[in-house]
Amino acid sequence: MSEKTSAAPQGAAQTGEPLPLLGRKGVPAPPVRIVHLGLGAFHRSHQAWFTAHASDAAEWGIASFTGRRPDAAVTLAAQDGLYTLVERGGDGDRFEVVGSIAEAVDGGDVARLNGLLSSPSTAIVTLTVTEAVYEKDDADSPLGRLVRGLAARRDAGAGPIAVVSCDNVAGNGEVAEAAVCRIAEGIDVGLAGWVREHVSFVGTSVDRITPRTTPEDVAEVAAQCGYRDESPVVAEPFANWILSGEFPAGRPRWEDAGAQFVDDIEPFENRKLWLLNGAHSLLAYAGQLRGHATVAEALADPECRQAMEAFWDEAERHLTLPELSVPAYRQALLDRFANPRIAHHLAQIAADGTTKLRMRAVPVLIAEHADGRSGVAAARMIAAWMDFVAASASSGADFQDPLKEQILAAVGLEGRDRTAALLGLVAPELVDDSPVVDRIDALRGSLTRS
Ligand code: CS2
Repeated sequence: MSEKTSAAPQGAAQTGEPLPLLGRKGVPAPPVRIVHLGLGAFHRSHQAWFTAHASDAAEWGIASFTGRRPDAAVTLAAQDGLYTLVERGGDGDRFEVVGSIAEAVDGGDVARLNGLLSSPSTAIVTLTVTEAVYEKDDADSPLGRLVRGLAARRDAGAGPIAVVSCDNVAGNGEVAEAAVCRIAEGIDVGLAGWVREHVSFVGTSVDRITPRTTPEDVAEVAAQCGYRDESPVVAEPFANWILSGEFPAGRPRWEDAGAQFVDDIEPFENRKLWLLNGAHSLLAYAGQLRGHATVAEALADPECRQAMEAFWDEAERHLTLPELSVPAYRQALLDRFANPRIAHHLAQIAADGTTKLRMRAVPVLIAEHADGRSGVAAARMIAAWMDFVAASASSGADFQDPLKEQILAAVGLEGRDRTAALLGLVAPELVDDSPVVDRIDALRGSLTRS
């Protein structure tokens, strides 16, 4: 289901002829057995790529529904769901056509969603709906649409199904289950009972750095591959997927592509959320305050790097399972972050700080306290976020956060009150802990270029 190209076909892009658009040219797509909600670049570099690399890929097609950008479905549908994955290593690019997306669908097309979920051959729903969506209970959210689709499945008697959350959320399987059941209860109580009995919620840790595609990337694919692809995806060579849970209606052999199945996902999730995502958030806030634009640039700044490694030292004390191989994981992260050819923009990572820090910094701070230590490096990350939102608010720079209004109200306060109010948005359980508020307050400004 995937095809690799590493060199341009002879004479590609040099003849002056318009290039042909990427497409299946009559070759059928694999049959849809997976529904995905959240057709973005990460879905395509990760779950779709793993599915394309399974040895039974010919049996597993994905119908992928857009979340925030309906136009993504139009562009991809014009290419029969095909797209180029540009695997961007430190020493060059490799190009691969990924064929697992059989259908790209506008997220508003609930008739199609309900139709697919009513079919017994649909076995899996994967989700990349972003962290903040799990906190929304309205029926129009992607999870609301999923719940209505599950109701259609129940009514059709189409049998059990697995829901696989692929968002960077601690306990994502359980969090997805709780959100789905909450919404289902609001619709009809019997539905929540059906969900509990027939839907398996699989927990995962997902990993592949996927910066935004640029117009230069589109031009590069045309020049190197000899076809037009309006929607390629760029990703690092590294890819990791760890899963835990049941697939009552079957699944692709993702293990052929390197996916790992474990009994207890939590330690693996923590390793990823704290070491990779935690470092990312720290670099995003401290790095931008210090004038950097990308992860690689921030990592090259000794102040940022030191703060990041201090945070890793704290987190590592709570990652004790030997299989986690933390020293090797840390070394690999340094290499991945330093990849000079991946321009991973800090502004992209900085979005939704309240939701992200709650999972990336707060658990380490709390674990350090429980062991009688101060958790100063985790506290510094939270202080850097406060400095970042305060600086953005005072310069009028835009930033994205589900609690943006509350953040803007909090930054209007002064001194320690401001620190306490902002902390309340990230870790409400810590606001009454005076020493913590004092510590974070004292760390404000410590990573800002003076
Ligand atoms: C990043 C993640 O934007 C962010 O918050 O930390 O998207 C990160 O790049 C991925 O989780 C890597 O697997």
